[in-house]
Amino acid sequence: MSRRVFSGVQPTGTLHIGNYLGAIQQFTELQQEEDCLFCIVDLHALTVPQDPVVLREATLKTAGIYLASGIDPKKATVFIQSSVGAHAELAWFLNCIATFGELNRMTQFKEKSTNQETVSSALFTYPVLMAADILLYQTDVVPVGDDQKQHLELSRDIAQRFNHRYGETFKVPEPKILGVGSRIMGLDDASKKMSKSADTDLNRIELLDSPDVIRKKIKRAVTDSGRDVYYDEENKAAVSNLMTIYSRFSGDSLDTIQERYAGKGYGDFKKDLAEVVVEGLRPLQGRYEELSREPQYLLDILKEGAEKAGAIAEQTMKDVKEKVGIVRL
Ligand code: ATP
Ligand code: LTN
Repeated sequence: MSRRVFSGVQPTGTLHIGNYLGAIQQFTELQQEEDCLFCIVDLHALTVPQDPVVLREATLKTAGIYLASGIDPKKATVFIQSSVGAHAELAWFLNCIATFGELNRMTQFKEKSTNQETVSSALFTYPVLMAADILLYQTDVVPVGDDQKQHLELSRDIAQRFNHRYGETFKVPEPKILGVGSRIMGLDDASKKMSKSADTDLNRIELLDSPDVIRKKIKRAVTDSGRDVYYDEENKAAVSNLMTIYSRFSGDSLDTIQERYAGKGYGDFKKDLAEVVVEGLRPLQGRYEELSREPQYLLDILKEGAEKAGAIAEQTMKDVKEKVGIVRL
């Protein structure tokens, strides 16, 4: 029996190679064997202020990138979070289970709320909506980047607590976190993850960046002291990150890369890395271009996805309401 897989990506900014290597590439592998749902989590994006026009565009762009990356709507269900009302509805029930104390321990909330003038209450309860996304579909496996580990742990705790209080209702999901490349670091600062919300776009290579922009960004990427290309996360964090990117796009092992650049400097390595990334992204960019010529196709896929996901969600909501004591009319 195939397992149920669920994951989500926020439609904020353009996806970068960290999202691709940390998350989306796994999605395309998982869809071959498993029963997958891939979601564009627009309600999560709203936890910080968004321009409505930009949000709508970014939602469709993210869906386009999903498909261009090789997610096949015949194999996986692709949909927008807000198109299935049960996400927000279940989040309420789970907010009544999650505690203030455990949400207060979420490191991502601390990072995202520091130095902000105002912080929405939704940013605080964000992980509960994420738990709702996952639990709604009786998910077995959640493929995510390393930064989501703590949120996944919370989803499991919430599921177990609900089950304990009301009787078996939710499957307790397992995280699936990639080893190499599960955390791609910023090109401008290798001590922080590559991020859509970093201040400068020199931080990241976006999946739709042109070859010239990719070359420029890699040329300007920070390196470490010394001039040798070798893997040492502690003392050579920046170069190790670039080697990881090289390895993931080319399929070459870190050892092979190390041997290839022995005695050569950062310059040669970076030049080749740029070409590896340009070539690695070329098929995806070509498919994205094709998709943008038929916007209705994308909307049809998303509509169909919402119907499929909605049917599963409805079953869970029925059970949840019954268990907690909601009157059925
Ligand atoms: P932001 O940095 O603005 O919070 P994000 O880049 O983390 O956004 P999300 O939409 O929150 O983007 O993440 C989508 C998926 O990509 C998640 O599974 C996340 O773990 C993964 N991911 C995000 N950044 C990285 C990264 N630098 N390396 C590996 N995986 C990542
Ligand atoms: N919080 C995640 C995005 C996300 C997600 C999910 C991932 C929202 N709901 C459910 C997996 C499963 C993030 O910021 N990367």
